[in-house]
Amino acid sequence: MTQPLLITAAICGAELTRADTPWLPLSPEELAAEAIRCYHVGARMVHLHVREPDGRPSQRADLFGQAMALIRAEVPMIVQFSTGGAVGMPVEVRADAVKLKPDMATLTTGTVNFGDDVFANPMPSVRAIAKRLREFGVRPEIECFDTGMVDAALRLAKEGLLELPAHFDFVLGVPGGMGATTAHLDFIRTLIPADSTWSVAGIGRFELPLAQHAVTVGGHVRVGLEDNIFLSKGVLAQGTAPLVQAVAQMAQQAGRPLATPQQARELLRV
Ligand code: KMH
Ligand code: ZN
Repeated sequence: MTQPLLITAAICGAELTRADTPWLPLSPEELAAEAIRCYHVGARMVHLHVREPDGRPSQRADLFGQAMALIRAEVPMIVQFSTGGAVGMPVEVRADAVKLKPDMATLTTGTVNFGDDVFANPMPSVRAIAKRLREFGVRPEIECFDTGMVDAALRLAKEGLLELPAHFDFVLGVPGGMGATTAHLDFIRTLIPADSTWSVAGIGRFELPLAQHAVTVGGHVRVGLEDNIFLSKGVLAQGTAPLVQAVAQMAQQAGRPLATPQQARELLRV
Protein backbone atom coordinates (compact mmCIF):
# COMPACT_ATOMS: atom_id res chain seq x y z
CA MET A 1 0.00 0.00 0.00
CA THR A 2 1.92 3.03 -1.22
CA GLN A 3 -0.87 5.59 -1.45
CA PRO A 4 0.15 8.59 0.69
CA LEU A 5 -1.80 8.94 3.91
CA LEU A 6 -3.52 12.19 4.84
CA ILE A 7 -3.88 12.79 8.57
CA THR A 8 -6.31 15.46 9.73
CA ALA A 9 -5.97 16.90 13.23
CA ALA A 10 -9.28 17.74 14.93
CA ILE A 11 -7.75 19.67 17.78
CA CYS A 12 -10.60 21.26 19.69
CA GLY A 13 -14.22 20.61 18.68
CA ALA A 14 -17.17 22.43 20.15
CA GLU A 15 -18.32 20.23 23.00
CA LEU A 16 -15.27 19.52 25.16
CA THR A 17 -14.15 21.61 28.12
CA ARG A 18 -10.98 21.91 30.14
CA ALA A 19 -12.79 19.89 32.79
CA ASP A 20 -12.76 16.97 30.33
CA THR A 21 -9.09 17.40 29.51
CA PRO A 22 -6.59 20.06 30.52
CA TRP A 23 -4.87 19.57 27.14
CA LEU A 24 -7.60 21.32 25.17
CA PRO A 25 -6.39 24.36 23.17
CA LEU A 26 -8.89 27.23 23.21
CA SER A 27 -7.47 30.63 22.21
CA PRO A 28 -6.38 31.32 18.61
CA GLU A 29 -2.76 31.24 19.81
CA GLU A 30 -3.22 27.88 21.54
CA LEU A 31 -5.12 26.46 18.57
CA ALA A 32 -2.40 27.55 16.16
CA ALA A 33 0.37 26.18 18.37
CA GLU A 34 -1.36 22.79 18.56
CA ALA A 35 -2.05 22.71 14.81
CA ILE A 36 1.61 23.46 14.12
CA ARG A 37 2.71 20.76 16.57
CA CYS A 38 0.43 18.32 14.71
CA TYR A 39 1.90 19.37 11.37
CA HIS A 40 5.38 18.56 12.60
CA VAL A 41 4.40 15.01 13.52
CA GLY A 42 2.60 14.32 10.24
CA ALA A 43 -0.80 16.04 10.03
CA ARG A 44 -1.42 17.93 6.81
CA MET A 45 -4.87 19.33 7.57
CA VAL A 46 -6.36 20.92 10.67
CA HIS A 47 -10.10 20.74 11.32
CA LEU A 48 -10.75 23.93 13.23
CA HIS A 49 -13.34 25.08 15.74
CA VAL A 50 -12.85 28.25 17.77
CA ARG A 51 -13.84 29.32 21.26
CA GLU A 52 -14.78 32.53 23.03
CA PRO A 53 -12.24 33.71 25.63
CA ASP A 54 -14.33 31.99 28.33
CA GLY A 55 -14.15 28.68 26.42
CA ARG A 56 -17.70 28.65 25.04
CA PRO A 57 -18.01 27.35 21.45
CA SER A 58 -17.97 30.12 18.88
CA GLN A 59 -18.07 30.54 15.12
CA ARG A 60 -16.73 34.11 15.14
CA ALA A 61 -14.90 34.91 11.92
CA ASP A 62 -12.29 37.06 13.66
CA LEU A 63 -11.27 34.13 15.89
CA PHE A 64 -11.07 31.76 12.91
CA GLY A 65 -9.09 34.41 11.02
CA GLN A 66 -6.57 34.86 13.82
CA ALA A 67 -5.95 31.13 14.19
CA MET A 68 -5.67 30.61 10.42
CA ALA A 69 -3.18 33.48 10.01
CA LEU A 70 -0.98 32.15 12.81
CA ILE A 71 -0.98 28.65 11.30
CA ARG A 72 -0.35 29.84 7.75
CA ALA A 73 2.55 32.00 8.91
CA GLU A 74 4.37 28.90 10.12
CA VAL A 75 3.39 25.79 8.16
CA PRO A 76 1.86 24.79 4.79
CA MET A 77 -1.07 23.09 6.45
CA ILE A 78 -4.54 22.83 4.91
CA VAL A 79 -6.93 24.81 7.08
CA GLN A 80 -10.46 23.48 7.29
CA PHE A 81 -13.12 25.44 9.19
CA SER A 82 -16.06 23.72 10.84
CA THR A 83 -19.44 24.87 9.60
CA GLY A 84 -21.05 22.46 12.05
CA GLY A 85 -20.21 24.55 15.09
CA ALA A 86 -21.99 23.40 18.22
CA VAL A 87 -25.45 21.85 18.36
CA GLY A 88 -28.18 24.47 18.24
CA MET A 89 -26.23 27.18 16.42
CA PRO A 90 -28.12 28.84 13.54
CA VAL A 91 -26.81 28.16 10.04
CA GLU A 92 -25.94 31.80 9.30
CA VAL A 93 -23.71 31.82 12.36
CA ARG A 94 -22.17 28.46 11.50
CA ALA A 95 -21.18 29.42 7.96
CA ASP A 96 -20.20 33.08 8.40
CA ALA A 97 -16.42 32.53 8.55
CA VAL A 98 -16.42 30.84 5.13
CA LYS A 99 -16.00 34.39 3.78
CA LEU A 100 -12.37 34.22 4.98
CA LYS A 101 -11.74 31.57 2.34
CA PRO A 102 -10.14 28.75 4.28
CA ASP A 103 -8.85 25.91 2.07
CA MET A 104 -11.81 23.74 3.05
CA ALA A 105 -14.86 23.73 5.28
CA THR A 106 -17.11 20.96 6.50
CA LEU A 107 -20.54 20.25 5.06
CA THR A 108 -22.72 17.83 7.00
CA THR A 109 -25.42 16.53 4.68
CA GLY A 110 -28.08 15.44 7.13
CA THR A 111 -29.49 15.56 10.63
CA VAL A 112 -28.34 13.18 13.34
CA ASN A 113 -29.11 12.55 16.99
CA PHE A 114 -26.05 13.65 18.94
CA GLY A 115 -26.27 11.98 22.32
CA ASP A 116 -29.38 13.56 23.82
CA ASP A 117 -29.08 16.55 21.46
CA VAL A 118 -29.83 16.88 17.77
CA PHE A 119 -27.26 18.08 15.26
CA ALA A 120 -29.81 19.64 12.91
CA ASN A 121 -29.03 19.87 9.21
CA PRO A 122 -32.30 20.10 7.30
CA MET A 123 -31.73 20.08 3.53
CA PRO A 124 -32.47 23.81 3.02
CA SER A 125 -29.69 24.59 5.52
CA VAL A 126 -27.33 22.11 3.87
CA ARG A 127 -28.04 23.73 0.48
CA ALA A 128 -27.43 27.19 1.96
CA ILE A 129 -24.02 26.16 3.30
CA ALA A 130 -23.14 24.34 0.04
CA LYS A 131 -23.99 27.51 -1.93
CA ARG A 132 -21.92 29.66 0.37
CA LEU A 133 -18.93 27.34 -0.03
CA ARG A 134 -19.29 27.56 -3.79
CA GLU A 135 -19.65 31.35 -3.67
CA PHE A 136 -16.33 31.71 -1.83
CA GLY A 137 -14.55 28.92 -3.71
CA VAL A 138 -14.07 26.81 -0.58
CA ARG A 139 -13.93 23.04 -1.05
CA PRO A 140 -16.27 21.04 1.15
CA GLU A 141 -15.35 18.05 3.23
CA ILE A 142 -18.58 16.09 3.38
CA GLU A 143 -19.19 14.94 6.94
CA CYS A 144 -21.25 11.77 7.09
CA PHE A 145 -22.53 10.49 10.40
CA ASP A 146 -24.66 7.87 8.65
CA THR A 147 -25.10 6.35 5.19
CA GLY A 148 -28.07 8.52 4.21
CA MET A 149 -25.75 11.50 4.32
CA VAL A 150 -23.69 10.03 1.48
CA ASP A 151 -26.90 9.64 -0.54
CA ALA A 152 -27.85 13.24 0.25
CA ALA A 153 -24.44 14.44 -0.93
CA LEU A 154 -24.86 12.59 -4.22
CA ARG A 155 -28.27 14.24 -4.61
CA LEU A 156 -26.70 17.65 -3.99
CA ALA A 157 -24.19 16.89 -6.72
CA LYS A 158 -27.07 16.12 -9.09
CA GLU A 159 -28.62 19.46 -8.12
CA GLY A 160 -25.34 21.11 -9.09
CA LEU A 161 -24.61 22.25 -5.55
CA LEU A 162 -21.47 20.28 -5.04
CA GLU A 163 -18.71 19.00 -7.24
CA LEU A 164 -17.64 15.40 -7.54
CA PRO A 165 -15.18 13.86 -6.93
CA ALA A 166 -15.17 15.10 -3.35
CA HIS A 167 -13.64 14.25 0.00
CA PHE A 168 -15.88 12.46 2.51
CA ASP A 169 -15.22 12.14 6.23
CA PHE A 170 -17.07 9.32 7.99
CA VAL A 171 -17.68 10.23 11.62
CA LEU A 172 -18.46 6.90 13.25
CA GLY A 173 -19.55 6.26 16.81
CA VAL A 174 -21.58 9.34 17.72
CA PRO A 175 -24.47 8.07 19.88
CA GLY A 176 -27.33 8.44 17.40
CA GLY A 177 -25.21 8.04 14.29
CA MET A 178 -23.60 5.08 12.60
CA GLY A 179 -21.63 2.65 14.75
CA ALA A 180 -17.86 2.59 14.85
CA THR A 181 -16.96 -0.89 13.65
CA THR A 182 -14.83 -1.88 10.70
CA ALA A 183 -17.98 -3.45 9.19
CA HIS A 184 -19.76 -0.08 9.26
CA LEU A 185 -16.73 1.60 7.72
CA ASP A 186 -16.32 -1.06 5.07
CA PHE A 187 -19.94 -0.56 4.04
CA ILE A 188 -20.14 3.23 4.00
CA ARG A 189 -16.92 3.54 2.00
CA THR A 190 -18.47 1.52 -0.84
CA LEU A 191 -21.13 4.21 -1.33
CA ILE A 192 -18.95 7.07 -2.52
CA PRO A 193 -17.87 7.51 -6.15
CA ALA A 194 -14.71 5.58 -6.99
CA ASP A 195 -12.65 8.70 -7.67
CA SER A 196 -13.67 10.42 -4.41
CA THR A 197 -11.54 10.15 -1.27
CA TRP A 198 -12.47 9.37 2.31
CA SER A 199 -11.23 9.58 5.85
CA VAL A 200 -12.57 8.12 9.06
CA ALA A 201 -13.04 9.83 12.41
CA GLY A 202 -13.80 7.21 15.03
CA ILE A 203 -15.32 8.53 18.23
CA GLY A 204 -13.88 7.71 21.65
CA ARG A 205 -12.11 4.38 22.03
CA PHE A 206 -12.85 3.56 18.40
CA GLU A 207 -10.62 6.34 17.10
CA LEU A 208 -7.32 4.49 16.88
CA PRO A 209 -8.68 1.04 15.83
CA LEU A 210 -10.59 2.63 12.95
CA ALA A 211 -7.53 4.71 12.07
CA GLN A 212 -5.55 1.47 11.88
CA HIS A 213 -8.17 -0.05 9.57
CA ALA A 214 -8.18 3.00 7.30
CA VAL A 215 -4.39 2.94 7.09
CA THR A 216 -4.55 -0.73 6.07
CA VAL A 217 -7.29 -0.43 3.44
CA GLY A 218 -6.04 2.78 1.81
CA GLY A 219 -8.27 5.45 3.35
CA HIS A 220 -7.31 8.55 5.28
CA VAL A 221 -7.59 9.40 8.95
CA ARG A 222 -8.88 12.13 11.24
CA VAL A 223 -7.81 12.03 14.88
CA GLY A 224 -7.80 14.52 17.71
CA LEU A 225 -9.29 15.60 20.99
CA GLU A 226 -12.54 16.63 19.26
CA ASP A 227 -13.29 12.94 18.77
CA ASN A 228 -11.29 11.23 21.52
CA ILE A 229 -9.28 12.48 24.48
CA PHE A 230 -7.42 9.25 25.36
CA LEU A 231 -4.18 7.88 23.96
CA SER A 232 -4.83 4.52 25.59
CA LYS A 233 -7.26 3.21 28.21
CA GLY A 234 -7.35 5.75 31.05
CA VAL A 235 -4.40 7.75 29.69
CA LEU A 236 -5.25 11.25 28.48
CA ALA A 237 -3.60 12.31 25.25
CA GLN A 238 -1.46 15.37 25.94
CA GLY A 239 -3.09 17.26 23.07
CA THR A 240 -3.83 16.03 19.56
CA ALA A 241 -0.21 15.69 18.43
CA PRO A 242 0.36 12.38 20.29
CA LEU A 243 -2.70 10.93 18.52
CA VAL A 244 -1.34 12.10 15.16
CA GLN A 245 1.99 10.56 16.07
CA ALA A 246 0.29 7.23 16.85
CA VAL A 247 -1.28 7.22 13.37
CA ALA A 248 2.03 8.17 11.75
CA GLN A 249 3.56 5.12 13.42
CA MET A 250 0.77 2.91 12.08
CA ALA A 251 1.52 4.26 8.60
CA GLN A 252 5.19 3.54 8.98
CA GLN A 253 4.48 -0.02 10.05
CA ALA A 254 2.11 -0.49 7.12
CA GLY A 255 4.64 0.94 4.68
CA ARG A 256 2.39 3.89 3.81
CA PRO A 257 4.16 7.20 3.32
CA LEU A 258 2.64 10.31 4.87
CA ALA A 259 1.33 12.79 2.30
CA THR A 260 3.60 15.73 1.63
CA PRO A 261 1.89 19.14 1.82
CA GLN A 262 1.72 19.17 -1.99
CA GLN A 263 0.32 15.63 -2.18
CA ALA A 264 -2.30 16.52 0.42
CA ARG A 265 -3.46 19.47 -1.69
CA GLU A 266 -3.60 17.35 -4.82
CA LEU A 267 -5.50 14.61 -3.04
CA LEU A 268 -8.13 17.05 -1.72
CA ARG A 269 -8.11 19.21 -4.84
CA VAL A 270 -7.54 22.41 -2.90
N1 KMH B 1 -19.92 19.82 16.97
C1 KMH B 1 -20.78 18.99 16.19
C2 KMH B 1 -22.21 19.20 16.58
C3 KMH B 1 -18.33 19.87 12.04
O1 KMH B 1 -17.33 20.30 12.61
O2 KMH B 1 -18.65 20.23 10.92
C4 KMH B 1 -20.63 19.21 14.75
C5 KMH B 1 -19.28 19.08 14.22
C6 KMH B 1 -19.21 18.89 12.74
O3 KMH B 1 -18.26 19.16 14.89
ZN1 ZN C 1 -15.95 19.49 14.10
